[in-house]
Amino acid sequence: MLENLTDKLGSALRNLRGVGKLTEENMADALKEVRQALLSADVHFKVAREFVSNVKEQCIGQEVLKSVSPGQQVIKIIHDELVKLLGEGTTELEDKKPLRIMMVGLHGSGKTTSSGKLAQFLAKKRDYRPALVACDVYRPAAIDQLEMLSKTVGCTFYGDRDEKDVVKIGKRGLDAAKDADANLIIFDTAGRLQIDVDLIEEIKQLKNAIQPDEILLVADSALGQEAVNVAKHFHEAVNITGIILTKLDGDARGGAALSMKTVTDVPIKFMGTGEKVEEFEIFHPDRIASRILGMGDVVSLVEKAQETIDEKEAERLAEKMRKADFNLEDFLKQMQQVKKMGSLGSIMGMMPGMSGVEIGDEEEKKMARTEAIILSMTLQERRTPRLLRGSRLKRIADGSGVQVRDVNALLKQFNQMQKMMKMMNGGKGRKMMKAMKAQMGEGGGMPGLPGM
Ligand SMILES: Nc1nc2c(ncn2[C@@H]2O[C@H](COP(=O)(O)OP(=O)(O)O)[C@@H](O)[C@H]2O)c(=O)[nH]1
Ligand SMILES: [Mg+2]
Repeated sequence: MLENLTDKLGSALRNLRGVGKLTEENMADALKEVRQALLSADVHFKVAREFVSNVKEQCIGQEVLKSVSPGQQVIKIIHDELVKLLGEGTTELEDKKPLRIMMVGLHGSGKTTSSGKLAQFLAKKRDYRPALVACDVYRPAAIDQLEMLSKTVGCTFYGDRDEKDVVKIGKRGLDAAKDADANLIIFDTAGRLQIDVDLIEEIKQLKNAIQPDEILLVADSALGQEAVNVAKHFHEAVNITGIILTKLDGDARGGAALSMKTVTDVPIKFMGTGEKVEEFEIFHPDRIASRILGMGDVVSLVEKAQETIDEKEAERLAEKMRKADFNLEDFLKQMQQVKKMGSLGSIMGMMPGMSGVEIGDEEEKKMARTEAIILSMTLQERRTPRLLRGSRLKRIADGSGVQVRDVNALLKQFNQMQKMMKMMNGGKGRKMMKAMKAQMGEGGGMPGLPGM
C-alpha cells in the first residue's frame, strides 16, 4: 500500500535517522526530498508546500530530547504532520439506528462493492441489521452484483429491474427495509465516467426522497489528485459526510489520501484494500502515516521518550555506568524507568534492529521478581551489594517471596553486569557486546540494561 511514497520518503529520511546534529544543510536537503516525494505521489502542490513549511517550523521550535537523536525527532515531526494531513483520529459514522447511507461516486470507483463491504462491517462490528437497495437503474448487471453481495453478507436486498425512477426505488427500498426489520439501509447509486448535470440531479432527487443520514463518496485512490477534484465537486453538489477511499491495495500513489482532507475538509472514514468483502477497514490516519513512513518504530520510540523518560535521571545513570559505579539502587531506578515506557517486549520491538528479539511474559515476570527482590533490600544493601550474605539473603528472599537461590542468581547477574561495564570502560566494547549477547541468549539477561 502506497509503497511508492514509502520508498521515496524512506530514502529522504534514512539519512536523517542517524543524524546526531541537525544543521540547516542536512535539514534543507531532506526536506527538499520530502517535498519531491510528495509531489511525485501526486499530492496537491499547495498541500506539499505547506507540509514542508510546517515541518521546518516545528523542527526549529523543538525541545531537544537526549534519549533519541535529532534525526529521529524530525521523523516524528514528519509523522505527526502526515497524520494531520490524513485527518487526525478516526471519524465514525453517525451513531443512529436506523441509519440511512447513500453511496455516491464515479463509475467503477467501487460503490457497489463498498456497499456490500460496509453492510458486512456494520453488521459485524456495530450490530446492525443491514438492507441493500439497488438504485443503479442504468446497468442491470449492477443490480445483480448488489444482490449477489447481499447473499454473501446475508442481508436484505431490494431491487427492481423494471423500474427506471430512482426516487420510487429509493422509497420502496425504505419500505422493504422496514418490513424486513432492517435498521441499516444502504443505497447503492449509479455513477458516470465523469460528473455531469444529470448525475448530480438524480442524486439530489434521491437524497430528497430518502433523507440519508450519511452520504459517502466512494473514491478510487488510484486516480490521485483527480479523485480529490471529484470529491470537491460532489461535496459542493450534495454535501457529502465522508469518504471511502478504495483500491489502496493497488498502486495508489498517495495523492488522494494525503490531499483529500485538506482540500475538501471531508473526513476519510473507511478504506477498501481489496476486492473481497472483508477487505475493508476503518481509516486510521496514524496507522497509515506509520505505514507510509515505514518507520513506526522510530516514531513510537520518540513518543515514549517524550512522554516518560526523566532526562536528567537517565543521564545520571548513564554517567554512573560509565564510571562503573552502578549499584542495585541505580539498577532498580533504571528498571522502573523502562517499565514506565511500557512492556519490555513492546520496547524491544520498537528499537531499530531489535524487532526480532522476542521477549515474552516470562521476561516480564522475571523483571517484576527482580524488582521485588531489590525492593526488599535496605538502601545500604542496594548501594553496597557485597554486604549481601547469610541471614540478609534469607530475609530478602522471604520478604520478596522467592528462594535464596533466586537472590543469589540476581546478584550473580548483577556482578556480571558490573564486569561488563568495567570492560566497556577498558575500551573492550566489542567483547562486552559479545558477552551481553551470550547472556541474553541464555534467556537470563538483565532486563532494563541501560544503553541497550
Ligand atoms: N483491488 C481492489 N479492487 C476494488 C476495491 N473496491 C472495488 N474494487 C473493484 O473495482 C471494480 C469496480 O467496483 P464496483 O463496486 O463495481 O464500482 P462501482 O461502479 O462504483 O459500483 C470491481 O472490479 C471491484 O472488484 C478495492 O478496495 N480494491
Ligand atoms: Mg455499481
